[in-house]
Amino acid sequence: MINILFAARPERWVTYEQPLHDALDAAGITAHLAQDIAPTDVDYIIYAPNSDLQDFTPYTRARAVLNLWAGVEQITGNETLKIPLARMVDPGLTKGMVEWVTGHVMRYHLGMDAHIVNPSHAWEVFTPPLAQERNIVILGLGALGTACAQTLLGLGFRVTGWSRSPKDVQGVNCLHGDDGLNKALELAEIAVTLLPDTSSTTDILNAQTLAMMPRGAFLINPGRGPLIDDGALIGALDSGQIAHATLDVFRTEPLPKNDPYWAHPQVTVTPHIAAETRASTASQAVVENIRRGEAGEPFLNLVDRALGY
Ligand code: NDP
Ligand code: OXD
Repeated sequence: MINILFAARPERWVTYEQPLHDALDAAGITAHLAQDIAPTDVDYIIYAPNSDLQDFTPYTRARAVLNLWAGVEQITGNETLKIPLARMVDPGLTKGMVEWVTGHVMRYHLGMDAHIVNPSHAWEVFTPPLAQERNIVILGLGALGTACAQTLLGLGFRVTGWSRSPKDVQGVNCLHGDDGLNKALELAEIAVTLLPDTSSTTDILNAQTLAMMPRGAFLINPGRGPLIDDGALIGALDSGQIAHATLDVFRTEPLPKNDPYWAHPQVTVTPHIAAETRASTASQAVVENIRRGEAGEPFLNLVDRALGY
């Protein structure tokens, strides 16, 4: 019998308790799963960074922390955490992100706003380019960025992706490194940022890099707020360098009521809803790592704390 601590907000327990039991049963794992277990008895910690657990020191026998979120920026600097940390890669979360990104790309690609918001009832006829004539750039070719790239490719778009290490995704123009970023930005009629928040990605979109994008480009950020220098983006929107931005994530969340993004006519704010971890598929992902831990197999989706993701 192993002991699994569920360390997340109480409302998450209601959502996850049954799916986790179902996944444990399906994997043939006998476990005591609870929100409160004596720290020295805990074998695995299922974790959300906004839980009360911030000091891992007393969890002397725990083998891994299994994060319920894809983003790990709130944990990577925790010096009390010495055991392996796995991030969330969940097919449900990935599908949600693909649908959200595709929807917002299509809004910009088809120029939908012109007819949805048309107070003067103008009969304005225009023909959008076909997808095959449109360059989409995805910054970040990980679990989420790659899935979005493949779906957009399937719709016919010209898709470029950018990552830290070289990648080979069939049909996608894969670039990496500083030089790759410059080339990617020059193509970015529509840019989607799906990078993690690390010291290397902070303000990656700033006055200089935004200026490399084609004039009148669109920006979609479901990654993390600190990827964007907010002052530089407002300047680029005001000058017309960036035509419109859809922002799901911010340096401060909820976005303060007086933040200039709320009132800016070229900005759509969504409240960090691009993709949600889904309890049934996420439970299977977490339990697969527990199964691996028990079988002596390597954990999946481990975070490299030196890189920060
Ligand atoms: P992954 O870790 O799978 O992928 C991250 C990608 O970013 C990789 O391709 C990685 O490169 C690349 N990358 C990291 N650092 C750099 C760098 N310095 N330069 C260039 N490329 C870099 O993450 P996911 O795809 O699962 O998730 C991405 C982010 O999406 C999460 O970190 C989170 O912040 C955000 N997110 C937002 C949600 C929302 O609802 N808004 C929901 C879920 C996630 P390489 O492949 O070479 O390692
Ligand atoms: C995540 C998120 O990181 O919801 O999973 O942003």
